[in-house]
Amino acid sequence: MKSIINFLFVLLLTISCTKEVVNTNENNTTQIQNTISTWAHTFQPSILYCNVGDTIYFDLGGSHNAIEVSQSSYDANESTPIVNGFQFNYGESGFFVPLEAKTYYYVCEPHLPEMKAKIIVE
Ligand SMILES: [Cu+2]
Repeated sequence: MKSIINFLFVLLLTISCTKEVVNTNENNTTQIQNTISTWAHTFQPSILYCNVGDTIYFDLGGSHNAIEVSQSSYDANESTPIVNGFQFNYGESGFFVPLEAKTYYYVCEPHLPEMKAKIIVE
């Protein structure tokens, strides 16, 4: 019985947040996942759709960081962090769980203006 519960828990974790995130990587294969990684001067995917409470995994390359910024900073290609926003250092991996239904904007500081992306939480 316990193993069934464990299995259901893992299954739930696996399917959480995977509903409509489809991106195409450099090999042109389709990926469905809630992981944000880096490729060249881009975040993959550039827009991640998610639900409140979902777990998003950041897996950054060594020359990239990720700093949550305001929409106005994002639009102005600035890396000013927002208060209580998420931040991942160069090459860092970690989790982020959005607790608000809104659009989260984030940038890679050394690779602005091209390297920025959004997490749209419903
Ligand atoms: Cu970068």
